[in-house]
Amino acid sequence: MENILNYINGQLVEPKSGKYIDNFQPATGKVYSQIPDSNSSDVQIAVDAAKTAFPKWSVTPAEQRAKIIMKIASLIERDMELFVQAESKDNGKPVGLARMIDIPRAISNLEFFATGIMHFAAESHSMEDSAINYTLRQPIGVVGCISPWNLPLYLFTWKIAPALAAGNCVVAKPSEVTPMTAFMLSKLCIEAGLPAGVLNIIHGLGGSAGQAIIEHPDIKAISFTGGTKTGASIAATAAPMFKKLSLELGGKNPNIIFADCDFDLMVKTTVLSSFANQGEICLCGSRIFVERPIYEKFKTAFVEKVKRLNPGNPSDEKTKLGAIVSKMHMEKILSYVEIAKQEGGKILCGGNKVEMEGDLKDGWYIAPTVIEGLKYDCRTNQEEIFGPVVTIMPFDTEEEVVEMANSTIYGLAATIWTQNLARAHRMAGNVQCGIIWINCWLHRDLRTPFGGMKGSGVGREGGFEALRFFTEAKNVCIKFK
Ligand code: TXE
Repeated sequence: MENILNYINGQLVEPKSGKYIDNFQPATGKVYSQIPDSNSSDVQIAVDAAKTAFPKWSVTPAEQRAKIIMKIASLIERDMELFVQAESKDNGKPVGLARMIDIPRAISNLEFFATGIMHFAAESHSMEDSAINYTLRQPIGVVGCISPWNLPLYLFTWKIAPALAAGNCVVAKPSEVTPMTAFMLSKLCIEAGLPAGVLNIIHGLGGSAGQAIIEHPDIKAISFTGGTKTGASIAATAAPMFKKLSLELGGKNPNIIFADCDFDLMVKTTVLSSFANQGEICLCGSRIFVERPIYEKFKTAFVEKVKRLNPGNPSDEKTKLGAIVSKMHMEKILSYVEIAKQEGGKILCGGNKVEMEGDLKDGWYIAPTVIEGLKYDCRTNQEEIFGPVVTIMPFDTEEEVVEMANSTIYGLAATIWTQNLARAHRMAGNVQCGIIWINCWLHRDLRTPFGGMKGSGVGREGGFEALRFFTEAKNVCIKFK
């Protein structure tokens, strides 16, 4: 049984409490490792290390910071298959998905911000012949990065890469549900020669280790991805302390399909946008609105494809749908299927736990689920389920579907399928989301602003947005006449 360790001040160390928490393998439902049950004492040591490292790291030339971050990326590439297998085992996602998306994207995140910092410039403003203003964008100091379990290394690096590239020192906490690849990353940071204290990785529960990071007075900015409720609780602690906050929260994303769409491409992509990563991606399209003339045609074609998408052993290369990340989350998802039935929904396929055999018999698997016949404003269509469950509803006009799409507290992402250019632009303007995909899904350019509005978060990640978040802008005005 492997014991995961904290990474503090350049070393792998035990939690001060000496206590550990069970870490489960979703595919089998069995404990396979232990993670530190860290608390404020561990966070204090990490903050002290980060504060000690900051003066030197913050003035290390960007090119040198970039080189070390690129080295870490190259070491992940060297150990790619180890990371792929570890991510799949820890999260329950298919090994093919970890190999195609999670680990390559973690490498890209590191490389993107390592190179990005060398192109990150600030502005100046000339006051004709009397003064010149210039803006400094200086690293903030010690920052906190807290990430979730659905795309573990992908979202962990998405935060620490810009923070480190901008010259900050980091106290980071991955989810206690999927800690393994962050632990493996810490070993590569040591091998890459990242200076001690620049990055510190604390493992543990949100309410103890996580909360200790949020409330530590010397951590000046927090970048968080996770649930909306947790985001609100973090903001309540951090806002009165005037910390900079980046919150990437939940979603209940509309997938809006007009009759004039490229039908085959739409159906194929909609299976992905509904069930990729077992539907455990904040960008998944869980509410599918279909223009009435093609509703029945879509329902038949979509359900026929979904019925062929059976959960399998995540370590099997052929598996397209893996295990749900935890027993608690599986039960939460199944509870929403019951709510949907009570609200009058008709289960067209799935809606049940899938009993597997052999080593997998105690694992957590749900059949991909499609539900119709629900009102757009019922609980099933308003609350984030975050699993392999989608609803389908017909609509007749643009106005009607925009109203239904915008009816939730969320505003993260939307997908719109139409060949009508004017309508595509109109819909993109009217749907209240931070990210809009037209005739595609999850097509990503890392330079673009990434994030949601309303209950889906505050601020944007990605590109120079992330580097601006992790720096303080200082205007200097020099009068010379
Ligand atoms: O998120 P949590 P979880 C949504 C989805 C999911 C729900 C809960 O609806 O069902 O969030 O998922 C840490 N102070 N998304 O459990 O609880 C926690 O330890 C500081 C959407 O992953 O928000 C973990 O590291 N930290 C999301 C991280 O916060 C705290 C992706 C996320 O945990 C804390 C994942 C506290 N008080 C889930 N409480 C997206 N937008 O991608 C918890 N944490």
